[in-house]
Amino acid sequence: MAAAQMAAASPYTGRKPVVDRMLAMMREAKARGADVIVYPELALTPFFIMHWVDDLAEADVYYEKAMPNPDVQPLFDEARALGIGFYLGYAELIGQGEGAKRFNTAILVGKTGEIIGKYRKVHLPGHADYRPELPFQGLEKLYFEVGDTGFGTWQAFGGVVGMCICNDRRWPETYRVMGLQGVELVMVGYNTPTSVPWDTTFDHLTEFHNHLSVQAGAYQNSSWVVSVAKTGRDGPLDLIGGSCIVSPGGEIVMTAQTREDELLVAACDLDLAQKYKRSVFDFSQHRRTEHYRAICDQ
Ligand code: CDT
Repeated sequence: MAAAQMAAASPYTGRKPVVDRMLAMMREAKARGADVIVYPELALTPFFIMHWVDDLAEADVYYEKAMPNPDVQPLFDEARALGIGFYLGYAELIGQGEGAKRFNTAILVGKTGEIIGKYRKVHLPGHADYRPELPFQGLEKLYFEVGDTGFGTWQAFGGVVGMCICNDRRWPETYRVMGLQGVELVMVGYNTPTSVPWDTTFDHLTEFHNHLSVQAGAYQNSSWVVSVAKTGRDGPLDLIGGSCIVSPGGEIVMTAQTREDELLVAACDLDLAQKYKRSVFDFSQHRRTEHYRAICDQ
């Protein structure tokens, strides 16, 4: 597995320079033996949800209207030529005018360049209204609708693969819904500011919470997690790094050392995911669903 941590493309000069960097990392990943490369959330653009717009159409430039499209076709072509899969996070726009829908989306692409799976982000943090008191806005609830795909899993790369996006990684339900489908490898991309504007009291814990969330999700569902940042300065934002590859035992086997483009490559034996699924987290033996009703009822 390769985790392609990416420095934010700021100031933004279009898709091409970003795609060129992604292609360079894809080639390096293949040269280092990877079967799959994971890119961040909204990998092709800035984390634009920090800016207020009066009309969402003003931000249309940041959304992909088709996938693939000419801007990203080189990624699909290179993946096919190299025989490597990838996870790509991007802003998705479907329909037009009143009927338009916008999602924060990730796709899983196979080694022959075909789209295997699509996930639309469920947990959208922040707010939909303009908040003048904040140093920057956190407008995911304005820019995106709650995803309508659910947390699917796919048979891919010799195992059971799932996807989620950024804030999803903080929620135990995200992993458990995939865990119940036997997930062995979860891919997640993120954009996480060092300071959350509406509550700065836990800023000192931001990097700890990043790893805590993915390590807990991995262990409690006996799954690998590959978690990948867009990082560094993005306009008014300072985005954390900390990309990591986590084993089904919850241990970080590799983590990023920089806040730049950085490629992590680790051997992830998907059979290891069976280890805890057959013991402490053998769901069929040990879950007590009769005591979990409140999770679904509220
Ligand atoms: N992208 C994303 O979901 N980020 C949130 C923080 C947003 S603060 C503007 C996260 O949970 O990391």
